[in-house]
Amino acid sequence: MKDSAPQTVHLADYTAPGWLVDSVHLTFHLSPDATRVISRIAFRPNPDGAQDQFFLHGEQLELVSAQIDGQPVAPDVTTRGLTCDVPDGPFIWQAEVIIAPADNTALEGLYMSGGMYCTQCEAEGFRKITYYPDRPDVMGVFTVRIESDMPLLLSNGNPVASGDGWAEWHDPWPKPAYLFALVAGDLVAHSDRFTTMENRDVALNIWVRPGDLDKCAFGMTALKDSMIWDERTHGRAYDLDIFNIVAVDDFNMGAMENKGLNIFNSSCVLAKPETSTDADFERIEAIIAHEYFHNWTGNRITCRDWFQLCLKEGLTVFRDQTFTGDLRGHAVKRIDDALMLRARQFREDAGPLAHPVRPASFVEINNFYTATVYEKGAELVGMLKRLVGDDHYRQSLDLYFDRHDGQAATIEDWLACFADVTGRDLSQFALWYAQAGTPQIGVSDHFADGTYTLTLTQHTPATPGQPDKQPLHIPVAVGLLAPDGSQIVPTQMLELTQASQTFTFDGLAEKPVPSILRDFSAPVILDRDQTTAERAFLLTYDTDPFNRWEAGRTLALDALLNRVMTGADPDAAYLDGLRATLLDDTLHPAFRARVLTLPSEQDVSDAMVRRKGDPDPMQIYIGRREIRQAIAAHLHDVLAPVHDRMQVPGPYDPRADDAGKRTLGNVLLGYLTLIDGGRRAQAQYADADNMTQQIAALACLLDIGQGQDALAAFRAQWQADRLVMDKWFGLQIRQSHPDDTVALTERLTQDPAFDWKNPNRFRSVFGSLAANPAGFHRTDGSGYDLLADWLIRLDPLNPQTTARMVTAFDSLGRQNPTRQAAMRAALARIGDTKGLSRDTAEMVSRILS
Ligand code: B3K
Ligand code: ZN
Repeated sequence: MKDSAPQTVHLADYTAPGWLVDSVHLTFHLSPDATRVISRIAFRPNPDGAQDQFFLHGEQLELVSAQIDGQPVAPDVTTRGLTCDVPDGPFIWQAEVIIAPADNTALEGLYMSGGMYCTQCEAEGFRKITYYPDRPDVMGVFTVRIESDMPLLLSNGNPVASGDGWAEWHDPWPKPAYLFALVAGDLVAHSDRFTTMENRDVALNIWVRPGDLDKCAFGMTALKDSMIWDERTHGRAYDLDIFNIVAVDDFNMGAMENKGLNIFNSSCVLAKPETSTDADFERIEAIIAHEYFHNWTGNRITCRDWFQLCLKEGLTVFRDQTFTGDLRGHAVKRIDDALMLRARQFREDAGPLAHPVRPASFVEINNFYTATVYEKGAELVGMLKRLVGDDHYRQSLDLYFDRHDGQAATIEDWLACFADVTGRDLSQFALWYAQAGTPQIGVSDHFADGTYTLTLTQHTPATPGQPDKQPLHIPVAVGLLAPDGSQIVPTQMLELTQASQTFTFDGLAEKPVPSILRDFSAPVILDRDQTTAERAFLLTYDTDPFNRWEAGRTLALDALLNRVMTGADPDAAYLDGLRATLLDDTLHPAFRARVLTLPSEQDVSDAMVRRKGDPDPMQIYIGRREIRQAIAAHLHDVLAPVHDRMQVPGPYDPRADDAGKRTLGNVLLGYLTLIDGGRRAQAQYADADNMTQQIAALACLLDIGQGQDALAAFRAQWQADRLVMDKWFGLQIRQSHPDDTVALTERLTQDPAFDWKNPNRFRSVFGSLAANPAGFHRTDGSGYDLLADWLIRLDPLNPQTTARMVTAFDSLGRQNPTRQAAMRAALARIGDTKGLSRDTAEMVSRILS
């Protein structure tokens, strides 16, 4: 077998496939060490492609036999696939291969988890199952026969027939191979039914291990809510007779939208009040919605190539964000989305891993399932909606669904729908897809003779490979307030298209206070000098909830920066604003909780970098604790009464109203613990009858170094529950004192429950190490070394999870020289490892370059 080195794939090199697939018949004879896969594929030449050389992807396959139109052939096989001479017209390809799912620790292709068989094919895993044109623009109708003694045998589409030891499935909707799925195991179902708006009766199942059946009800409700929502808001109905969800313990990411057979990381579907927090419930609801929504945005209309990944991911994230907003409230959802975007995507944009929403090249596509593609991709959809308005947005989506149903589409196709519906020229907007980096918006204003003049500037810093940036088309939502707090100009959508642009507002009696970038109308950084008084004013009066929160946020950030850099006490205006917000019962508790929550240590570090300071993680850690202490002292008289009022009586309800009260209550418990020595947290821990209250109390106790007894009790209570044990591992590392973090992490890797081959457990330990900045970024480099040791160990088994965790080193360029040197050494050690995976090698080299 010939070998071939990893290659860089370029968007510009796209060519249409030479052959298309009409139908695919697969037969699986399942066996852990030697599964036989027999394929029968009907190919025909693509009239829009060139028939140069017939090539099928295939990796780690043992080819037993191959035939074309019934005649044996001897293809030329490499480590990446095979080539073969084929007839001029349509033909039938048949092959038999052997694979070993029990040896598949990479969790890509067909693998085993807890005794069950399952698959993960996106992006390029199907080629580990059989020889196939494994590219999303080749769509075929699949029929699958599974032979196994496992009681449950599932694949995509509708069940056709089954008998003792076998089952057949047929998916009538043509699909790319990345949406193929197979599950075989001893599972039980939580079942329900749904009748679509087209009157199709659909069987719904969530398949789990027998012990998990009591954790399925919430997921089922979320699924039905999602189905109704997509019908009502987008007119999109489900299109098969059955929808199966399967929970799997070993999974590299959250979940996968395989047609009719979604496979979920068990942490993203299983929930019950005793073991899942409010945040878990909300996340599970969103992920179930996300995967379900993919049925139209991703499956019925898929991507022409992997460069178009944001076409399905950005749009589907935007859809799940809107769904969550509809169910749980848009203001708080927007705040949470902005926080996430800033923490993950702005960070990506500001470092060595910056890339456009539609990257121009990749070595390993799995490395591009990023916050930029997903979350910034969703922001681009949101901006389009703001620019064209709600009605035109809906019409553009209808056109997209009508025009491209059954196709593998591009960003150009997507934007053309908006241009055709609105008549607008979106060519400048299209730059958002190609240009990496977070635009910075500058603001200056002027008032004279009743006219208020607002000048906005934009500048996007250079990113790797893109030194020069052009102005983007940015929707900037602006409203104006009078000095008495009343709104005098309601929200207007200004369209910033030039490097510098002036907007005027006439007929004003006095100089207004502007509220800029309302609802976070674009994924940009608003760079604006504002007085504390103006921020405090907006925190009190802004009618836009996002900007009201944002005003408090900037005040908090100032307080933190001042403390870290000069040791200053927090401004009274900020503390008074917090008190007023906390006591304002007209505000939703969830909103108040967001205002009362301080920016993270990483947020402070990012802000210091923008101000060209040297962010010392330990100083930030200390400064942030001091500010929390000052807030607790200032609010000491109101914390306990409001905490009391936020206690929710009666049975646990994961929906927004009760969850919001618990969130605020637990933010307050965090402050209370700093002044009452942990008395309330101890009581809450003892009384808790749900995980939200229990783990919040435990976190508070750990925060003041008093949680060891509770931690031991927690373990004793939950040692049989692997998802709760992930929390046990992660929480103590995140809450540990930075001086102890590395030693604690190392100790926990010796724990018998540390199953490092399970991605959830590995992430709960090492993701938490990286999420404790002052603990991870020790000047002696011990945090980096420990992580590097384990990444080197994991890489040969699971490249995807390893490569993803290498991002913990992406702040390299922002660290001081000592830390940089230690980080470089750790990265070089990973990079020099013999036989390093393509996934990890690409990430290391991008960070080091
Ligand atoms: N489409 C999958 C992600 C696949 C990741 C491949 N490494 C889940 C999702 O976005 O819905
Ligand atoms: Zn997705």
